[in-house]
Amino acid sequence: MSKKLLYTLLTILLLTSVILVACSSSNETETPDQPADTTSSTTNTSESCAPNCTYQDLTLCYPQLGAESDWRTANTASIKETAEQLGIKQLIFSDAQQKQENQISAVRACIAQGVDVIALPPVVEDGWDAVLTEAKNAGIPVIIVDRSVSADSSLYASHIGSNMVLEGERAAEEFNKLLADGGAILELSGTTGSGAAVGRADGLRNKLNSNITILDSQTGNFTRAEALPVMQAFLQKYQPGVDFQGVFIHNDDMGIGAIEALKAAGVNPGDLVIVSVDGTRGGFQAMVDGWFQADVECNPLLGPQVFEMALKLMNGETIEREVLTNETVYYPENAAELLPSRQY
Ligand code: GZL
Repeated sequence: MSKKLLYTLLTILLLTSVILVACSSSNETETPDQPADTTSSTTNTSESCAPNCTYQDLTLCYPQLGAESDWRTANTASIKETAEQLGIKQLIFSDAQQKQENQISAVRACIAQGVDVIALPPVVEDGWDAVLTEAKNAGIPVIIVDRSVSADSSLYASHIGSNMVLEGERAAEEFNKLLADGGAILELSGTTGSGAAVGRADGLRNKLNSNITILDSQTGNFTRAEALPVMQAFLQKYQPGVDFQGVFIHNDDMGIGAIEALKAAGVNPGDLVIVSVDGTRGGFQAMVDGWFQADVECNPLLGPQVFEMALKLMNGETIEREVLTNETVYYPENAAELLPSRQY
């Protein structure tokens, strides 16, 4: 090979190397910027938006306990519809099928994802300390929604829901009126260990007149399907109208199951004093039909309050430690008139 050709080839090789080095150094420039931009945009978004965060900045975790009742269906709808209306960044929703271990797993997944707020509707009162501590240590505020927890209140930001003890006391006052001469009642209670069942049972016992006894109490787990056999078993043991004159039922779904059992046994539910809780369309229909003598309100439409509080938490605003819904008692006298306008 001539010297001239060798020099030409070496020159081309040298120029090519220089060009390649220049290109790679410009990519490296982009690369260092790349992580910095990504890191800053992800890391700083939640921190930088306070105290002016909007709903569009909010990622909220809602590990729903289940779909056991019309009340729960309405509660889920309220959360999802409100999230849609407000245009929040992301709603992470899950259904635990009434199993606490599923709810705890869902909360842990939300902690790992680094959500802004967790809104937890606890299936039962106990067993939350560990996962609430994990959320607190991760700097993620928790709002307890609907039922209460026994965990120390320092482990969560607030509770939004109903006064379940008052609901039970209101039911007792109905029995005191309708069984003024005394008698005996059965109790069909909600999920064992749930704040709703514990509170309603306590409230009933707080205010029931001493001339009214509670003959028996069994759980129907807040479902129509599980309440029916419980009522059937009661009817095997006790004679309606003789051994008991009334039934306190912790939610409308179980009340409808109990009515099915009574009618199948040839018992007219209207001959008994049946008081239920929730105030769903099914409960209103049962009052129209003459089966329920009163229905104590328990409002599931908590979506607006939950998201309003979540945004306040994102912006570091002061919030109330407990927000209880104002509720009433509904009666057959105006059930037909109100039924068409019921929202759940
Ligand atoms: C009460 C709620 C209860 C309802 C039931 O706030 O937790 O759970 O009364 C529902 O209908 O299943």
